[in-house]
Amino acid sequence: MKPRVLQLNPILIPAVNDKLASLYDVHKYFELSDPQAWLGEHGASVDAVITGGHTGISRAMLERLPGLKVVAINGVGTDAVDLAYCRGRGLPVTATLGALTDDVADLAIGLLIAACRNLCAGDRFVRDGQWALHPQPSALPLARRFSGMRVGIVGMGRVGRAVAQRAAAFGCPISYTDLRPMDDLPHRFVNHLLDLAHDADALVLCAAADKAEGIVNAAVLEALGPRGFLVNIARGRLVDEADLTQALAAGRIAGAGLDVFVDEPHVPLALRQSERVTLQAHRASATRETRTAMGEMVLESLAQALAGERPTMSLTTEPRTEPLPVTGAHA
Ligand code: 8YV
Repeated sequence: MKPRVLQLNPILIPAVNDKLASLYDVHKYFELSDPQAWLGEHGASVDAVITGGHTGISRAMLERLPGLKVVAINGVGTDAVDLAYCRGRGLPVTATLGALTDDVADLAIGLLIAACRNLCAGDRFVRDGQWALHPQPSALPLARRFSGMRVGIVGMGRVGRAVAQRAAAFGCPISYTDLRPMDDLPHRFVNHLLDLAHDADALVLCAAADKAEGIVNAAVLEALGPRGFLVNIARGRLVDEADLTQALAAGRIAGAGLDVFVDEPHVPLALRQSERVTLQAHRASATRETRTAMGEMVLESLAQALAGERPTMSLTTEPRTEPLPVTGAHA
């Protein structure tokens, strides 16, 4: 009998879905007509879960899956999974570490350029026929240069580093904050987010949201100032969305580029209507290349866990340190 896999989010790469279907008895949770009843009837026979970074899996659902051998996150965010609980259960939780770094960093820079150069307003101006109606060069306000902006990065993990690398290529001086300074980086470490915001023209959020809910609040936005831009490609919860909305409306910051929101897919009307904001629908990793690489990592994690091995990408189980027991003829 094939191992049973419960999939909590769609995967958009047909080759990955085909492979999953050929190897496993896959059940798509998002297509079940009565998911709770299904869990009651089949929960005990589920061997593996595939979920998205943003979706994760609730503790209550984990408790209904006693035979689970792996939770494979098709993403890098672990904030929606109770890692301590999984660790206690000896349950590997895997992520697609490294697969989406470049795309997420690309989108961060894209959003920042879009926000400070008013790309979306310019697009609408041409698309709506306004250019022909208002051909005078002053019809659109002058924008703000990106090259050379002081960029402050919040969270210097893989994505933060990739953003720094790209921004540095645009001649941007980089500062960052994190739990501690990193010796291998030439960039300036700033201990406090308020100071980072104060010294930056653009603040780029690349931090994990596990313990950082609402860190970008009215005070941080005030410090960023009326010429400052905010970019968020990490998690909506890092930002106090009400404070952000007010800061944008009052011109207390210059603009924002946002890929993530507190209550996706619901985006506050005030953000949707603001000319200062460039919006995306949580798309930072959404390229064919990255989603293919992520899908392959999920397949590998499943294969390893279901073969009784520790998945290489496990974040909750330790690699074996003691030597394997020696048995057989050559013992
Ligand atoms: C994922 C994300 O790509 O990696 C994460 O944590 O939030 C994403 O952008 C998404 O979860 C896809 O499943």
